[in-house]
Amino acid sequence: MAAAKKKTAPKKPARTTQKGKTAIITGVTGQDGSYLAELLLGKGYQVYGVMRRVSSFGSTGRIDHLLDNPNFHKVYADLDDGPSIDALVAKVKPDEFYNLGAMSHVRVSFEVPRYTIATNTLGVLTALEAIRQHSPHTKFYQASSSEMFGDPGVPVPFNEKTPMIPQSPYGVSKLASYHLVQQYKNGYGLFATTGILFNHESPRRGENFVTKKISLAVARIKKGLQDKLELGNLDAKRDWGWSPEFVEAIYQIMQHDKPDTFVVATGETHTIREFVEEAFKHVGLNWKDYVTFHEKLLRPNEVPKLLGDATKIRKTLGWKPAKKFKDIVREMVDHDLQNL
Ligand code: NAP
Ligand code: G4F
Repeated sequence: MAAAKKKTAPKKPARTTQKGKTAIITGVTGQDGSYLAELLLGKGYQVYGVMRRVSSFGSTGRIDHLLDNPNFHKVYADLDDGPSIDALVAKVKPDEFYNLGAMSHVRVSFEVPRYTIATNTLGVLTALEAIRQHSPHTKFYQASSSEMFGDPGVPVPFNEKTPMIPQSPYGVSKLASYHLVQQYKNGYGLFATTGILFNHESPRRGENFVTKKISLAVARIKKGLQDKLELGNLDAKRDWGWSPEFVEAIYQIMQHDKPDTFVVATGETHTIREFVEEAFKHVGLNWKDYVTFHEKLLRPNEVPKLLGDATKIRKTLGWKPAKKFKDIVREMVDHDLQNL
């Protein structure tokens, strides 16, 4: 007698398309977002890159080379416009949502504190709530920051257990959203995960951050297009890494088998002065002949020293940085020399 045919359960519609997983990236026009979009496209993802709809076209300089890629989908939404994020999540129901969009400049956050909280905290709440309501299977990554540590009154290096006493509206906004992520993970069971990233740079760094301001000025001075470089506090110390490597860490955090918190850092710290000195030295100039101080560039509060301990991510996910401080400085200066 022929064996009875086994009944097979009807197939569930696949969340993952044949072309690969789907991901939403907010902040895709920024430094990290552009590298992350490249990384995910390279892995076969359908990438929904969120751009803000404003009256002007907005800047797409970092992602122009991706706009014709059939797997890259330019979508309009804004973290300050809740319904736009809600509708996007409801429509795409992505496998992964990378929240890199932010008002990301620390000094500016002192000038626009309310706006900073609206984008960096309420915007995160909006995204988490959209996922909870419409797409609870979506994994969520929040771009947390070493600025959250502020000046905690304990010796460096800082790790996942170090107390956090932020020193800026930006730091407060990121710390509040960090706690929201924990709440949505523990309270609602979402895969809500986060990396506490220390400063990371690249030729795509925004021009109002100190490293890019320095590399651009050095290139212009070398070419006779600029005389002086005006800076604020040269004594602050930062743990500077390389953005493409840090974006790889973000990806690995999202692929981990559980949502968790990871410090991402190089474990080396340098003063702004050392960055300046190295950049000028690279083109054969003495920084002291060109750099001037202006107090308008000081901040009401400063984070004096950042140095991260990335032991957890190295041991758990095998991530470690390769690019060294001097190479970061030189590559940024060389890029600006070639692309002025
Ligand atoms: P970035 O270059 O300044 O990019 C910020 C991005 O956020 C831009 O694409 C910007 O879009 C977008 N954005 C701003 N307001 C928005 C809003 N209301 N809705 C949607 N998008 C908005 O920043 P980044 O250096 O790549 O950093 C990425 C993320 O990591 C940020 O959240 C930052 O706070 C965080 N972080 C950065 C570092 C670092 O050292 N780079 C370290 C720790 C954490 P527009 O092009 O329209 O302005
Ligand atoms: O390059 P910065 O503006 O970066 P900051 O404040 O450390 O923040 C960056 O890193 C954070 C992670 O720790 C991110 F969350 C954040 O989004 C951003 O990417 O300033 C670095 C240091 C500060 O101590 C500042 O006081 O450089 C000092 N500085 C001195 N002169 C200056 C200047 N900073 C800027 N932007 N411009 C100056 O002329």
